[in-house]
Amino acid sequence: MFESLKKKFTGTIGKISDKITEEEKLEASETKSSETIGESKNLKEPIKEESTDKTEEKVSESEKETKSGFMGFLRGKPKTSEQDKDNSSLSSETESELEKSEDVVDAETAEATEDESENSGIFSFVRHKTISDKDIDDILFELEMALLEGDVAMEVAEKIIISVREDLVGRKIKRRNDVADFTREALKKAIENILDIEGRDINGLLEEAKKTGEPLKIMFVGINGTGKTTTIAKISTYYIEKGYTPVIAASDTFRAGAIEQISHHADKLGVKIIKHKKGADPAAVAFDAVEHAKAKGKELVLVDTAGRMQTNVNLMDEMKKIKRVIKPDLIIYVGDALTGNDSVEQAQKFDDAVGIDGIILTKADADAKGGAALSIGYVIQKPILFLGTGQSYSDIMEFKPEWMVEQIIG
Ligand SMILES: Nc1nc2c(ncn2[C@@H]2O[C@H](COP(=O)(O)OP(=O)(O)OP(=O)(O)O)[C@@H](O)[C@H]2O)c(=O)[nH]1
Ligand SMILES: [Mg+2]
Repeated sequence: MFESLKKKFTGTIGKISDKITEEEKLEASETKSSETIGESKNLKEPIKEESTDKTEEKVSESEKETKSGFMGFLRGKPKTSEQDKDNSSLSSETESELEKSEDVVDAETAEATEDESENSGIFSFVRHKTISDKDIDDILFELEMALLEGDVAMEVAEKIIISVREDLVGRKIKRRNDVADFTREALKKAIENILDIEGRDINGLLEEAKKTGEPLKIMFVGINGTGKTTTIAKISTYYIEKGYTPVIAASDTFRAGAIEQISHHADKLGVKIIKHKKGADPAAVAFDAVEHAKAKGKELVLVDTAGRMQTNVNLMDEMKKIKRVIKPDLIIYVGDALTGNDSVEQAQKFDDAVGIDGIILTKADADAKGGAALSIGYVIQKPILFLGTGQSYSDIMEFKPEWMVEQIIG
């Protein structure tokens, strides 16, 4: 599930980490070679001036990581016999200044020096690096394109990129793993915010229904073949196991074979089904199911409806009528995860027409992209309640944002 989305995010973590580390290595080796040239021209002065300058700048402008990096580099660089000779020719004043400057750096990086051995040499540069826009621009652009290709809605992809950029730019790197850790944190936070959508809690509502004796009425809507009927069978199974008694309304009186299909599921599950003949008024079927639940003290009415394209005015009107007649507590849009952005757009149309309270995304088991799962809730600002994860009655799971984050970031 969502493997391709996971690849994109974890790939980004690796790319940002590699890029910053590589750049710093380059910078470090450039500084190293120019330093060597300086030494050959004048053995004493450049070292003295350089080290004193760096100390002052470090004290006054601790933000400028490359400066302190210079001292880090000096410290981390293995000494050669040549350098030993050079150093021995430094005046005692220079030596003490050099020591002083190292002390300043040491104090400032006390935290980072815990893992000194790992941070020696090249990584003494990296640990003073502050992440800039330039470091991550290309990679975030690449991520945005990859997300769009992976059926992530445009506004969601943009929001993720903005959030990650805001989080990363200006962060100071002190340890080798900081870049990867910061990027992972930034992505996690961005995705958590995308998935954090308030909604109504079916479990709470069912508790309430049990107490009041008023059944919870749920109507399932969506375009053709997304999995509404199968989902109703799964939801029945799920709540029977939790101790509730559902009633199914066979309100798809439109499609040939629809009543037989849902009757078959209901019989297998031992669930009461209320049905009329094909072509009957679906609102009347739903009404009868609600009456039955009330009369028999059943807590849950599940209304199956015909699949309809959002562009079919008559069928959309018919759906509005069912809503008017039974006043469902929840209208759930059932979308096919595999249809990506289309299912997001369709959800929006159904929301405009009848007002959706939540979403069930089916066929998540076959969905490597994960674009719809990541985007749909944010775009219509309604929570995903369940994911369909296969063709058996038990292949359904409550959707938890933390679970999704774990799936795609790890
Ligand atoms: N792999 C997989 N298949 C699913 C899932 N949910 C439904 N299906 C399959 O999708 C197909 C259509 O399911 P239905 O439940 O008939 O869909 P529907 O929305 O009721 O269809 P209409 O009534 O024609 O609009 C069936 O073959 C189901 O087995 C799921 O979560 N995973
Ligand atoms: Mg159906």
